[in-house]
Amino acid sequence: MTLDPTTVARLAEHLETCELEAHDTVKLTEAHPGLSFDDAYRIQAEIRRRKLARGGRVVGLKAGLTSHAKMRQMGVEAPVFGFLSDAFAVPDGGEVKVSGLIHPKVEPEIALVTRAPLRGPGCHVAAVLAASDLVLAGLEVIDSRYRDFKFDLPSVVADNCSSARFVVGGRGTRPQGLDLRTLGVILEKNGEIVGIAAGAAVLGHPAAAVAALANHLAARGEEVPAGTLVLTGGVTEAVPVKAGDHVAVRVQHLGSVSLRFA
Ligand code: OOG
Ligand code: MG
Repeated sequence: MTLDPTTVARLAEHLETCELEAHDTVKLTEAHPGLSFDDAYRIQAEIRRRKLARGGRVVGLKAGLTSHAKMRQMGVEAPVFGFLSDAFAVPDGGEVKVSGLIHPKVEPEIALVTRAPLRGPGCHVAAVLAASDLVLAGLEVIDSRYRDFKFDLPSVVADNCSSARFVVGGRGTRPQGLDLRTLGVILEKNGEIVGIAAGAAVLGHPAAAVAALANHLAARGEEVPAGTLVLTGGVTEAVPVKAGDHVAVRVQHLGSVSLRFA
């Protein structure tokens, strides 16, 4: 199904309003059961255009549903891609107000920053490593705009893959000397360990998520530009948070990042 531009604009406005006003909605596929991936990415692009038109900036890209833990948790089986806006960025150790969110969850992430552009098709792990300057610990706050956090792939793509807030660590390390597959990752909530994994949980290698992103963009005639921060996807299941919670992610060799929820 191909939606007409007016419908794409209307659905984008609806989803972005849910994001900005922190209220939930039914999945797009309830009213548009045949929603295609192409249309879903057109809706996401329209949300991005709306933010840019108001003076917002795109400060990074993300891959999601890249680990079996996440795919199993959400009942879907393919990665998705979204963008990070400047309004989502939180400083390390900073505070996130839950009143601005619907039903937030946190997930530990491994982030890469590119030095050179990455162009698919055929982008692979080695090309990503050769083109990356930094690897950082990350913590993403996701907040699906869909009721009860339940969705299908086209609906979540249109909703910019549940993007809401994110923080990356201040201690970047060059990825060349590290084996990103065996990097240990711990997620802590209120001092208790609530998730444990290694980098290989993400598509076998976190750089594979960046390669998949480059190949996805190539199908649209786009690339991952030089200097792009990429969140490679939740390494463990996402964990719900509420006001008063403190969350930390510790990644072997990369230090830690934390957030408080108020
Ligand atoms: C979709 C967004 C996924 C990740 O890292 O897997 C995502 C969701 O689970 O709501 O950001
Ligand atoms: Mg994520």
